[in-house]
Amino acid sequence: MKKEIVGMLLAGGEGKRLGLLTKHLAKPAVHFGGKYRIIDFTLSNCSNSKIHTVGVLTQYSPLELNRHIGIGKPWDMDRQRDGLTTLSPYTAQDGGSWYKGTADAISQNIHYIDQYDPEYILVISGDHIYQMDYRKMLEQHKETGSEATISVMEVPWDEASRFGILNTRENLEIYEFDEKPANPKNNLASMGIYIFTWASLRNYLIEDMKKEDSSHDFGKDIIPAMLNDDHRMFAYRFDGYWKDVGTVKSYWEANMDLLEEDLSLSLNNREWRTYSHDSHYPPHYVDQDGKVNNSLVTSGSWISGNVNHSVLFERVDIGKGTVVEDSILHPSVSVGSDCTIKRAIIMEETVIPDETVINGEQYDEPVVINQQNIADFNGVKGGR
Ligand code: ADQ
Ligand code: ADP
Repeated sequence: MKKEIVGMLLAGGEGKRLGLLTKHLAKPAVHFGGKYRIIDFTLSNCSNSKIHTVGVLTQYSPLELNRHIGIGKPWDMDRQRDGLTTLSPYTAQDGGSWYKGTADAISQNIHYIDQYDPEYILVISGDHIYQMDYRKMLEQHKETGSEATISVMEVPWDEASRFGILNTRENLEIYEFDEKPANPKNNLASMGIYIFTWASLRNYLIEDMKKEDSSHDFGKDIIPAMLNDDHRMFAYRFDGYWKDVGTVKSYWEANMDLLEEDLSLSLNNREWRTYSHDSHYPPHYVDQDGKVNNSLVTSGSWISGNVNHSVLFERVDIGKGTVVEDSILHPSVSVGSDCTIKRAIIMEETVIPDETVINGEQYDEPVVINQQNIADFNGVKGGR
């Protein structure tokens, strides 16, 4: 069944820097934006770009991630043979093994891709928040006759060393690429979104598999090898909202960004909807004592306190006299009365006792709270 393009979504990274948030959960499955998981943004981009043949490469803690993506129904990918396929290590034809790196994850699934005999392959990540039409990138890829197109944007200079940094000629042809340079020469960053001409990438993957000194990674090995061989590679400039939510701080910021009315990424965009599972909880309720400002509040929630500039997921209860500010409350969090919660991320099903004070403003990063560590952060009773 021939397809022009197949999507390969990398969803297997460990996400160590997200700490508690990814202790038992793959990063793409982390709750985001009131009713989504991080991966919903990328899957929705595929669906909206009419790319319905997508392989999702999973590895670390995939249980909840698998449950969430299922057969891809919310993203219109629940098709018999050419829809969403979860590709975990050891499902490859020859038995396979643990994915050694991002390129190895694709190499081990060459057989999956070959079934569709595609011209192109789109490689994307499950841990970015953005809305992007991959069809426009594909158009540029075809027009330039490129073998690889890398989506890029300028990032703040002080963050440049956590990205692949590149240099292009005026026509956007790439002549230099440094994966996470200690001293970046530029702030034009790879977004980790690639379109490859499959025949060309396929050869590189096969060569790369044979190399013992390779880390089998796109940024570290494949892209530099292609550049080295003087292949035509172009940058595709993206000017919308894009955020790599790899750290607690960037995760918190990206959630807070959703509260900005003039953000270029909009959950209300009818032409570019963000799909996820829908639940059947009742409408959220704000009682006579409750007050909500500049916040996202989701079904099944009950607000008796004061919620300001925060993101509340499903079934969150906020008690009377409680103030919640600059915070993210995951599903089924219950906050007692007369509490103060500031700049905190409260994990699923945490029950916070009355009169608890959690003030994340005292720390460098927003604090991540679960049932086990509340006492460590409580500023009034039993705390430090
Ligand atoms: P990183 O995001 O640091 O840099 P990496 O850790 O390789 O790159 O992860 C890329 C994606 O692949 C993530 O979504 C991760 O979860 C997933 N992943 C990692 N290892 C995997 C494996 N073995 N199997 C399946 N999935 C895996 C990359 C590029 C940079 C670029 C940034 C942009 O290398 O050049 O600037 O993305 O965020
Ligand atoms: P973080 O950078 O926060 O650790 P990412 O999800 O961005 O999280 O990246 C996952 C990390 O796990 C990367 O550093 C990658 O090198 C590492 N990794 C990916 N696959 C494997 C593997 N098979 N074995 C060991 N480490 C891996």
